[in-house]
Amino acid sequence: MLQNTSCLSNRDLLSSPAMQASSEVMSKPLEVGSDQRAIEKVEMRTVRLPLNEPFETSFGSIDSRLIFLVSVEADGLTGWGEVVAAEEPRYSYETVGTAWHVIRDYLAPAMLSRPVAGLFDLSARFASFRGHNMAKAGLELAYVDLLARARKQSLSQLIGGSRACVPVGVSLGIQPTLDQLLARVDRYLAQGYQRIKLKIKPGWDIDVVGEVRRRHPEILLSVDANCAYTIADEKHLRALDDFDLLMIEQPLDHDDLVDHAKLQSILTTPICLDESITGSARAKHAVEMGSCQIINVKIGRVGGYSQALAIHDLCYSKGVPVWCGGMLESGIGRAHNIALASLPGFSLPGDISASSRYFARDVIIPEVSVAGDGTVEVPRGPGLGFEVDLDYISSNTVTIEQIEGSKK
Ligand code: OSB
Ligand code: MG
Repeated sequence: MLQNTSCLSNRDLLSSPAMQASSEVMSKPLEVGSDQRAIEKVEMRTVRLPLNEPFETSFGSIDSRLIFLVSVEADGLTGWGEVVAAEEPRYSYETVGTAWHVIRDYLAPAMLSRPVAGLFDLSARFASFRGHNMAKAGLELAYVDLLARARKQSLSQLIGGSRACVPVGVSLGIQPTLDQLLARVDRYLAQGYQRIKLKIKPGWDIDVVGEVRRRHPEILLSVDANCAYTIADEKHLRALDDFDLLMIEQPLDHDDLVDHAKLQSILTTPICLDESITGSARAKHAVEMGSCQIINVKIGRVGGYSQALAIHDLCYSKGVPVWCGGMLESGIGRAHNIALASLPGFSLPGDISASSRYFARDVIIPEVSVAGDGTVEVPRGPGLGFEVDLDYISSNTVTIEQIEGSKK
């Protein structure tokens, strides 16, 4: 399965000196000036994609996704990224609307102001604006795709990926009935998914998880509470220790590392943090404080490749398992997730499901498919490794805006 573990030569362009110093997986000195690329245009658009079935979490239910795509152009090439923000500020404070504003008025102008000398140059410019990680990530993704295409490399190759295929799981929303949940568990296991994750909330937790575990004693099973509990629920949550879960994801508040550390000291089940990990500094604090034993890395939530790679390197050096989370992305965001998950530290199955698990039709050709052994192949073609279906994107576009650099 290992493709090429020494394929690290491009990490110099993608990393900061600080990340290199703390990393076992990078070896080349930083050469920020080696790739000067003048970005000519940034395009933002939203595309409405209906979901095959509603997706319900502890913070609400949605039945379609307003996908936010960004593309950047330079030297006749186009790079594609996705802003994973939702329409409402529930999973995080960002929304499609805030990200649109921040990219149009701050990030795109910073990117267009002078040639970009590498990912570190770009992320350093963005760092002068506080927060808005998903907006920043959208542009970083598009830039990294552009860089990969210019070098005729796949995203995975460019960032130093080592896997030819990645193990994947499926995240199952809260269902109207237990029977409907059990039917979905059976369906996705039959398709080969290597891990089942159940969304939980108070009133849809111990009994439901217990029943799934009773029927499937051997599977990799995890739960995700999306912040639905408090430390006062400690005894209640301890009941989950009976089910041999791979992890419990984000049981407590999004910005509370202290109570997560308390809870982790009480539970035998590993805690995995999602919402709490907003960048590499938070990841370091969480690991040092014992707030979690596993980290879910989402490129959008942490602010792009620069931070995602730093978290990967940190956790890899400390032996903390990471896995790639999902945000019900279109194929464009999903292609980036597949590349990220090909890094050596991504040892647990990701929330990277087949396109057909979410949408009747995806925005890339071919769609993402999951093999019978529960893996997704890492594409080897340049950039995303998928064709962007511009016709389908155009026919579903809701809003579009282009920002051009001032030609000097
Ligand atoms: O908490 O991991 C989460 C989807 C939207 C927002 C947050 C989360 C999720 C998922 C779905 O769990 C993951 C996926 O399949 O994309
Ligand atoms: Mg989660």
